[in-house]
Amino acid sequence: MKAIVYKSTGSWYILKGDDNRFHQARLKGKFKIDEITSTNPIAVGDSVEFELESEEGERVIISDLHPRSNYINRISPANKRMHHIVASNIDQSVLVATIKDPKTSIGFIDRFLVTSEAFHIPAIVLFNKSDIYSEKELKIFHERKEIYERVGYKVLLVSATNGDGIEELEQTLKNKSTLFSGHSGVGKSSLINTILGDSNIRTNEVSTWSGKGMHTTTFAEMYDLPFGGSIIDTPGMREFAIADIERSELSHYFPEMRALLNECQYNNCMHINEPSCAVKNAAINGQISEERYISYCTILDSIKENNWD
Ligand SMILES: Nc1nc2c(ncn2[C@@H]2O[C@H](COP(=O)(O)OP(=O)(O)O)[C@@H](O)[C@H]2O)c(=O)[nH]1
Ligand SMILES: [Mg+2]
Ligand SMILES: [Zn+2]
Repeated sequence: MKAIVYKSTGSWYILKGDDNRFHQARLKGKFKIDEITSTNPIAVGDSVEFELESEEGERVIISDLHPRSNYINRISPANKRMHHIVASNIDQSVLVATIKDPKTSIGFIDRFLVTSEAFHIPAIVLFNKSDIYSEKELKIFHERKEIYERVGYKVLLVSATNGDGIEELEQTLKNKSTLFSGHSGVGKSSLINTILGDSNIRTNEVSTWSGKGMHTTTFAEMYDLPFGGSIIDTPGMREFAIADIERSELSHYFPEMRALLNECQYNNCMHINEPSCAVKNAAINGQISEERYISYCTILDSIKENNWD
């Protein structure tokens, strides 16, 4: 039978089967791992086949993995040469950011957007905690909104606390599988609670869940939405797999730069010191925002460092 992975701790999984029931699952002993650079063979969002292990059917064995339409990686905290698949089969990703308590930097937002572009996953920038923004912070929000909308990203302003903007967010999430990421403390779990309300369709209802007492927040987890679609909540992630991106391809993941690449004099232009560089000229004349160009330079530098060690 077919199922979707809703939660994974590395050794145990929670699946929702085509029978609409949740099952606690483990991997078949001889499960073939072909992604040897990944620390986890099965990730949240995966579509799998399973077999019953016990009569009641609550415990099952994952016997096969269906091909993924996409996935998001991060560098394994334990081993920098290995990757951890955060989630798969995603329609879009929402970066939950805040202007205050805590502050999300433009650099962090841009790294997230570059990663989403590299994985071909449409990205949305959401600012939460609007209820605590003063005039000053609202002004900063509008500046950011301008920067990202110009590039083509959707930008939302919401409050999990007072419900402002939640309706528009729900419209954006409807019937899609959405990855939520962002720093710890920005309100990912609060937003999900606000959206789920009393619908109570949580995966951790599985009674025999052996992960009780574990730090479940260190694992991604998927929730069904009452109006169709699903959300994947992720633990605070600092490191996306930027190191996987070649220096020469980085500008392809800035949509406003991508549009200008043919106009640079050199086709291997890095957009730093080269003569007749359309990207740098656009940054100078304001067509490309200064903040985005600085992020480009900063990320480019970090890739160089990664390749040296
Ligand atoms: N004022 C305000 N506080 C919020 C809002 N959303 C979340 N918080 C608070 O921010 C803290 C972190 O929220 P949490 O959902 O755990 O963040 P997560 O780490 O991203 O999942 C908690 O104390 C929440 O009550 C909001 O919209 N407004
Ligand atoms: Mg959380
Ligand atoms: Zn150039």
